Formats: sequence, C-alpha cells, structure tokens
Amino acid sequence: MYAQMVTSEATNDDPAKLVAFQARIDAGEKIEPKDWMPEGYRKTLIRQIGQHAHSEIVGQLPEGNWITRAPTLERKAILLAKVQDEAGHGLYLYCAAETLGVSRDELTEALLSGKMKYSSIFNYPTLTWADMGAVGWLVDGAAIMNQVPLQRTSFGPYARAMVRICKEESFHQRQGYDIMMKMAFGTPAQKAMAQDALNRFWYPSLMMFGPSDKDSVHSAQSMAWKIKMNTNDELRQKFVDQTVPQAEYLGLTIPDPAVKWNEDKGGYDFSEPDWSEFFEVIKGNGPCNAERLEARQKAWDDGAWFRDGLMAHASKRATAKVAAE
Ligand code: FAQ
Repeated sequence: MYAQMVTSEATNDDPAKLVAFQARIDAGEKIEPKDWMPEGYRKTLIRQIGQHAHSEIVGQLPEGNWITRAPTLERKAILLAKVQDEAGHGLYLYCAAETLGVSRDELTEALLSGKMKYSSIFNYPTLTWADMGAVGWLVDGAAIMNQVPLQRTSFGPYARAMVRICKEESFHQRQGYDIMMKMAFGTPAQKAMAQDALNRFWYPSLMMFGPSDKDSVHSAQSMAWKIKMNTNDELRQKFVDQTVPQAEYLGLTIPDPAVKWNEDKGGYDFSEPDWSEFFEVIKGNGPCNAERLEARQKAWDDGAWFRDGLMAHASKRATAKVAAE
C-alpha cells in the first residue's frame, strides 16, 4: 500500500498549487496539517513517519529482553527508562502521522499485516549484555545521525517531534557508550563480549540508513520536499566518521579491514554492507522478523479488552449527554 514510488506526476494535483507548494518548501516554510499539500507528499510522510513510529515501538523488544537481566539495579533502572522513552517516541510519531489523516489503528494494522515496514535493525537478536551497549552506542548513534537533520524537515509536527526525540536519543547513545566503556576496559572476557557485540551490530547499523543512493527509490523526491534532508550514503559516511574514533578509544576493532582514513575525501573508506542480506531482512526474512511481529500481534490482541472498554465508556457518556440535552 505504501511501497509505491509516489510522485506528484502520478496524482491529479493542480499544477499551480504544486508550484506554490514547492516555493513554500524552497523558502524553508513549515507545512502544517491543515495546509494544502500534494497527495504524494502526504503519502510519503505517512509512510516515513509511520515506519519511524513502528521502529520505535518494535525497537523496544530487543532491549526489553534484557531489563530483567541487567547486571545491577542502576543499569536496570537506566535501561527501563530508555525503553520507556522509545515508547514515548512512538507515540509522538503516531500523533504526528494522525495529523495527516491516518488513524493509529490503521497504521498498526498495516504493520501487523506486513504492508508497512519498521527498521531492519530490530530484526537482529540481542544475545549478551554487551549488546545493550552496542545498541545504545551504534543503533541510537545511527538513529541520531539520521534524526538530527529531520528536526529541520518541512512538515511541522514531524520536525517538532524530532526535537525532543533527539534530546532523548543523545542520552541513549551515551548510556550505550558507557556500557561499552565498562566492558571494553573491564576483564578480558568482558572486552571479548564488547568486541563480539560490535562485530554483530556493525553492518546492521550501517544498513539502518537505507540502501545505497543508487537503489534508494524515494530519496530524490523526498529531498526535493525536504522530507529527507540528506541522502542515505551521506549519513552513512558521517556515521562511520563519527564511530571509528570512538571504537579506537575503546580499543575495539571495527570488523572491516577496509576501514581506513582517506585524506582526499576527508572521511573513512569502508566496505558496503551485504545488500542482499538487507533486502531479505526488509522482505521479512531476517533472524527475528517473525518473532517481532508475533510480539506486536500479541500486544495488540491482549489490549483488545482495554480498547473495547474505552469505546464502551465513550459511547455510554455520549448517550448520557444526549439524554441530558
Ligand atoms: N529498514 O528509498 P529508500 C530508531 C526501505 S529509529 C527497513 O532509501 P526512504 C530509534 C524503505 O522504507 C530507526 N526498511 O527509502 C531506536 C523503502 O521501502 P518502501 C528508524 C528500509 O524512506 C533506537 C525502501 O527500503 N528511523 O532506531 C530501511 O527514502 C534504539 C527503499 O529505501 C527512521 O525511520 C531500513 N533500515 O529512506 C529505537 C527515520 N531503509 O517504504 C529503539 C526516518 C530503507 O518503499 C532502540 N526514516 N528501507 O516499501 C528515514 O529517514 C528514511 O525512511 C530511511 C529510508 C532513511 C530509513
């Protein structure tokens, strides 16, 4: 449903309105929910914000898995707060998507039926406590790299949601790096666990930025509309440039022998992830896709009584109001 490449040409939008709309975008104006917008712009935002919201919610699962097994009370409290923050991010984003005329129930149904995606990264398992460090450091680190520019995105509710989300993601990234420091500067066994977590999360983190620019179907239109501010490859390069020195400080090795500073480009050279693996994961064939969707389906089913109760209460109140009038 949301997977098609949406362009203005494919819709019946009034050409004069399209020109005026693009002029507003080019002038850096924010578009608000009640403003006129091309149908493609609305659909692209619903797709991107909806997928982003789903990622925050599904993204709670790999870390939620470790809350009961955190090594200290302090680490447990921090991890619990972090996972709760992700729920909050999902809720702001669902609200931002709702301003575009889609309901949260519709978005949830699209996730559960496989019509909408969520970030590939959350289809990988978290096998050891060091993975909590790697997720915070690398996954939240990649998320921030992508989301800081989105604070300037053209759609007002999305841009505003991003401001708070980015502040919280910074804390998440630091707590992950703090776990990595503890492990990397700990016993040889702890350091080996930290290295193993880096080995497993490196390439999946690079995949978070999406396919290489030549295979990115949405980038050109999304950047013209300032729904995306950078290409996938630009952000991936910035992430590598930020992360390699952090790994060096930890005394850990990036699992890619091609990583090397390139003076000419002012950035690191690195190997591309295995894109066939990426496309398999986003098609639903990653190591944990089935498990993640089962968990979301169960949460949806388990919450049915509560949603029914809310609706029954609302209808009782409406009936009482009519009777009193
Ligand atoms: N995973 O044409 P493009 C987080 C799909 S939040 C799955 O380049 P686009 C916080 C893409 O949808 C992480 N699918 O697409 C946290 C499209 O398929 P479609 C989420 C992917 O949209 C941390 C197709 O490939 N962040 O982690 C992925 O222009 C820790 C072609 O790709 C956001 O959502 C992928 N990685 O660029 C939570 C940020 N990449 O839809 C818990 C906002 C691409 O046509 C714990 N989103 N695809 O069927 C974006 O910036 C963009 O949507 C991109 C993809 C950059 C992700």
